[in-house]
Amino acid sequence: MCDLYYTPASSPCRVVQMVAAALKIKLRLKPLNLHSKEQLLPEFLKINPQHTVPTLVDNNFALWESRSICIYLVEKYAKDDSLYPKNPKQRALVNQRLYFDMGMLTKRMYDFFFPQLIQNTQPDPQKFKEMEEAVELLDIFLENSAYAAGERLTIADFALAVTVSVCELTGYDLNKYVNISRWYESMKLELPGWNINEEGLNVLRQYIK
Ligand code: GSH
Repeated sequence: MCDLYYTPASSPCRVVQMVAAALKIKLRLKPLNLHSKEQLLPEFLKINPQHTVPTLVDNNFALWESRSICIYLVEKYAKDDSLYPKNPKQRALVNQRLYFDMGMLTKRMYDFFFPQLIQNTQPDPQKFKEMEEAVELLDIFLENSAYAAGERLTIADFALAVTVSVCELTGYDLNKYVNISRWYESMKLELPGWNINEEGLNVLRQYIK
């Protein structure tokens, strides 16, 4: 069984938990309290010197970065390639969406919201504009496809839907994005383990209040 070092309020942790649920992989959950800086304890630094959650340990193999973990779980444990297609073009599109999620959408969303949540600063209009640009791009990506990377559910849908759920939680109005709204509503019903995401969002909600 794989160990997963995690914390419920962390969105990348929930993506991994949901992909594991979709693959029917049982994870031995190892909670880390980031507020008490448990991720900086020497035992954990030995496993992951970058001290981030999620961190997966499969026997003696340790891996972090949620999107890499999801790819690993599919490649090692899935009975088929549907969540991470082997076809080069389909896989390239999934990768593009995952990099977009990490490098642009999540980044810009956190750059906008986190200073407000953590330092109680006023919303920065420039950061808001940059986040909106990323959300608009996602809406364009979803214009002609049912899923985030084509016509089948892939790990890109898990990653992006969790990101969008955090956006929604912060009160950002997604209704004006027709394609995101259509896709996101269907993801809430279709994604295995969505309840895991909702439980984590409830924890996060307490920090936001
Ligand atoms: N890109 C990484 C992923 O997707 O796994 C982000 C990981 C990350 O920054 N996790 C945060 C964390 O572990 C929690 S959401 N923070 C503690 C630290 O960096 O010390």
